[in-house]
Amino acid sequence: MSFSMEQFSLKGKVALVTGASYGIGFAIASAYAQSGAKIVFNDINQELVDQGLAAYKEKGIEARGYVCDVTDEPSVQSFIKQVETEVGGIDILVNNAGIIKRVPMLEMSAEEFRQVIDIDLNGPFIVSKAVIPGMIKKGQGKIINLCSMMSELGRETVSAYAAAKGGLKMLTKNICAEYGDANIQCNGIGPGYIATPQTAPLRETQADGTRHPFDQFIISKTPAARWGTAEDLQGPAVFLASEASNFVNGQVVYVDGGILAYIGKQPE
Ligand code: NAP
Ligand code: GCO
Repeated sequence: MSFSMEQFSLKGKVALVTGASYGIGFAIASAYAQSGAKIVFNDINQELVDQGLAAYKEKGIEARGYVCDVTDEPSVQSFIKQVETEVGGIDILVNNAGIIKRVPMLEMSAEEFRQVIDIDLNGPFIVSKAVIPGMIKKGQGKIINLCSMMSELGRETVSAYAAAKGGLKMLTKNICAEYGDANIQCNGIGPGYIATPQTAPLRETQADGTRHPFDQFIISKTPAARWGTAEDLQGPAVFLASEASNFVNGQVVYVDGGILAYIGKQPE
């Protein structure tokens, strides 16, 4: 098939982005809408869903929002059936919903650890398991998992999150292995440090007006010398959801401004 820019189009596709009332999920869903996809999203409560619907409407996007906790398998199963009935079979799934807890490991309870694993790893498993049968019936499908720098690197206080995101990288490879022959491509996006509500505590201006030490650290560790924005992820997310990536499978595309390639700037 000769190349055409049409390969990047998502026209007529149904895209489900989990946890997409705001943040990275919202940015990815907005880019998908601009590329022609019908947008479906869920979030943890009606207030967030309504907030998301208003935000999509403001951008001229007629999204469909549902309340669904990605860790609740019966609720996910009925949510996916409802979408398939009301909107159509899901062509693109973005497992975006996630949380982080920044607690030193020795101070983290097993319950807190389990909660992060449940949302960030079990959730993508549960939602993918509910969506894949419909993709098999369609003879095609795209699954994109929001991995992380912590799919590759550890750091203090994020043991549960790193374990979950490392596991999510391997779940990505395993979905590729099990369903590649059903023409399903499952890839990850590994954002670097992105300025969203999730990382706001790491960027707070200090009482003395200086930048947060972690903020300065990330700037020194990133060749691009800046935090990423959710918009930096839109192009790679459209690529992985489109026909242009039909022979890309089981990969994690790091969108990190070069962090993983760089030892970091020598402190002055
Ligand atoms: P965010 O601002 O915290 O948004 C996450 C969304 O997921 C929120 O709407 C959240 O709702 C929702 N959510 C949480 N638990 C849920 C559940 N059980 N069921 C359904 N929805 C749920 O995060 P973000 O910065 O946009 O990040 C999005 C994804 O990218 C996450 O998987 C994150 O780990 C990953 N990521 C982020 C960065 C970064 O630097 N920001 C970098 C790499 C990877 P609530 O408001 O109720 O929590
Ligand atoms: C942290 C940050 C990171 C980012 C992201 C980096 O506390 O280290 O929250 O985990 O969210 O995952 O890729």
